[in-house]
Amino acid sequence: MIPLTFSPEVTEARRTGAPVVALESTIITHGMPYPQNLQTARQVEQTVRDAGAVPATVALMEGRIHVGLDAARLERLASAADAAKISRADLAACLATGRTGATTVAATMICAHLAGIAVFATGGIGGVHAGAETSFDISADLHELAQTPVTVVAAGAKAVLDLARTLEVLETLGVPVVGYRTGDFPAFWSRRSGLSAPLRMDSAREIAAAHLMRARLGLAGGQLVANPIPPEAEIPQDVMIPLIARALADAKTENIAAKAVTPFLLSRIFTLTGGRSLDANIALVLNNARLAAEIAREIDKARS
Ligand code: PSU
Repeated sequence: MIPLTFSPEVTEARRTGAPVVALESTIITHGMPYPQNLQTARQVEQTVRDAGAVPATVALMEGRIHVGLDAARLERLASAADAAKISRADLAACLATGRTGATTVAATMICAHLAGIAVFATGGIGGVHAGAETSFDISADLHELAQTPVTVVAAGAKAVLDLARTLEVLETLGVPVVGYRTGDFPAFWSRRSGLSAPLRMDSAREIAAAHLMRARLGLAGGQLVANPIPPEAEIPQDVMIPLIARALADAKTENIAAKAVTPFLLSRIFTLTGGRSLDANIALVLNNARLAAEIAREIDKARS
């Protein structure tokens, strides 16, 4: 038996057939400082509800995949100092040993699919890190998008990454990358990266239709919906580029590697922007939650 535990809210949604949106937990434990992480997690859940769907924040606790966290669990996770960052490789081991685990994009996609959830909202996916030609540091999120049929709504990939190479790998893996109301691939804190989004769609209905069409065609994998940060919240690329370069140089000097790279860069950029990057990150996650709820509702409508 798959060790799945659903929150009362998600159980009810499953019973009535209401649309559900999965949410990840690494952004809570490794992406934002306490207590903004907890406040944001609550706000993201409420945004999904306000947009007519049910939120299911995913985390691993007591040897079970929790799909939807009650208030006490969410609080415990947000303040946990020792939660592991879990991807495809360590998901089973974390469950088998009963450790507390926060799920990345890759692990959340797996859990969402096991729970029958088609849509998932996050901030930005992982991708090809700068210098990957020697470090081989490419996020497992990319391969997951190629094999697990979940539509992921993100503000592109985190702009600390090599975005051009991230798009190349996604293309090679056959992952549809859909710019939402944009022809430009967004750069997380900034609306534009200057790179073309391979596909463009202007409505949640079209994205839902493409999700269902892939299933009908028997195509493995999901879709990446790249939703630019709202204009009033963005930090333009010309401001971000030198700060990202500084953060990358610091990571090199301090020999940061593997899973520690992304959390290190996010926290360094938080300091370098005087906290502005966190406000932008919160705004883009809420924006993604809203769009994900709309897509989940459209998938539901088209199925019934
Ligand atoms: N989105 C955010 N902040 C984050 C993440 C996403 O706004 O911290 C997390 C996701 O869980 C994603 C992970 O899977 O960062 C990527 O980590 P890595 O580059 O080590 O694969």
